[in-house]
Amino acid sequence: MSSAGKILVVDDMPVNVKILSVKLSAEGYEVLSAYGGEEAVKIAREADPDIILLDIMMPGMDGYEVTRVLKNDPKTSFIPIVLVTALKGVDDKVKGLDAGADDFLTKPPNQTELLARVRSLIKLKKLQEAAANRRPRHEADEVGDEEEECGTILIVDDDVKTAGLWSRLLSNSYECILAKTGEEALDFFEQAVPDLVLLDLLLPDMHGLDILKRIKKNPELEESSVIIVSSLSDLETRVKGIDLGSDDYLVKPINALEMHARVRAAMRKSKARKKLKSTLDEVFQLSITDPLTGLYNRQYFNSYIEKLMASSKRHKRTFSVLFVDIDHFKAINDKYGHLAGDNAIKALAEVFTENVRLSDVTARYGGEEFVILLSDTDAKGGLALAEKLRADVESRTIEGLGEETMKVSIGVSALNENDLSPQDIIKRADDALYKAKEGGRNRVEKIEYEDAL
Ligand code: GH3
Ligand code: MG
Ligand code: MG
Repeated sequence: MSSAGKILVVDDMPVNVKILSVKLSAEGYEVLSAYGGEEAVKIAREADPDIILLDIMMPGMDGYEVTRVLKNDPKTSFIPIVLVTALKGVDDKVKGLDAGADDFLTKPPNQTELLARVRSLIKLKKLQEAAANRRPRHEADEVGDEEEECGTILIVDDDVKTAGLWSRLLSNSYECILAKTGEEALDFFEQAVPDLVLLDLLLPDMHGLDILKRIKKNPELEESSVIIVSSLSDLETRVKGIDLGSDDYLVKPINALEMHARVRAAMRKSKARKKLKSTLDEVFQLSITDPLTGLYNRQYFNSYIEKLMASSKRHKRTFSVLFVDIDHFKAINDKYGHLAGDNAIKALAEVFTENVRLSDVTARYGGEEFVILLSDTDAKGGLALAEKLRADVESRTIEGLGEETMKVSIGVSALNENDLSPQDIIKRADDALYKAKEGGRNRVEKIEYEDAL
């Protein structure tokens, strides 16, 4: 059975645990419980919950201590911690957030708001895990070394006095920029990406929630943290804000110390998300690249040619395909060794990179076989480039091959309006390559649609 997520509820009062458990189970969550700090740490390590709802005041190890221990352990540092407590003092909140807690709710938590925060934090945790699992292993996992006390904050508030106050408060550690209207905020986003946005909701020209939506829909901005700072305190707006992706929701007036702590916590989140994104970008890049040459791999070629064919047909344009295969490469390997062979393959990739437009796609199709997709290029243009490549390869001295030069055969074809799938055009290029090999190698051949019939 799959659940919406696994939640660990920690409180020294069994009745409190019970109340939360019942509510959360009803929403489809799997609920684990602990009645003290030590037990909480033990279960967190063993069961890897998706989120922990943690009481602060407990005999023995208290909630702050639990937070510190779990956040400093790389195995548990991803687990979001929400402190749920009767303590209302600002100092308590500051202490909790500084220990590394991700969020703070006062007892008894309102159910709708609790669920909204749980949803948003579980989402972040799952993303972080996915990235960590796929991260290339060359990089040690650094935990907790992010600098929280730096970054850019955009303060969006039409009340100049409030905005100025926050700016003065925060500008010791952060670069603060002010926007008095929604329009000014959007203008700022055109030019820069802030780490954090402090967002007022009632603005003269637009609603803050609309700005929030635009931030979260914009791939450039979506990792930025947002703290809504509003005088609107109704539950519906609060839940909507959290569900739309704001990291926090503060109701004015706000104590300066608390603001500092909330800002630090939000900065942590935006930095975690940015790191995650660059990891995912890296993982994606690796998944489409051939490691030896740095060219695209065959999978990428296959998906790219589908798209190129569809868009070329739609816009009544053409493209051509070059299949390149090294001549007698087995003999080169046998004579000079596999390393020299690898070196020759890399040299060939360089020839491609130097001669092929950036907008075109070159991929390693198999061992010593390459394919090049030339957009907006007909068979004649493809043939001309193929001949240039062939001559360039032949003219180069390659380390490890002594006096001998490498040679390639190339087959060319171009899109015809009657082609139904990429396979049709690939097949002609492949047949043309075969023809070039048959014709004596170190040559270029093309097969047009009509010739293939
Ligand atoms: P032809 O002119 O007909 O293409 O002959 P060929 O010897 O190039 O073709 P064949 O397909 O018989 O052999 C290809 C050789 O390429 C065999 C394989 O060992 C070598 N090869 C494939 N991938 C690599 C690689 O990554 N590195 C090295 N060094 N050799 C490779
Ligand atoms: Mg070959
Ligand atoms: Mg071959």
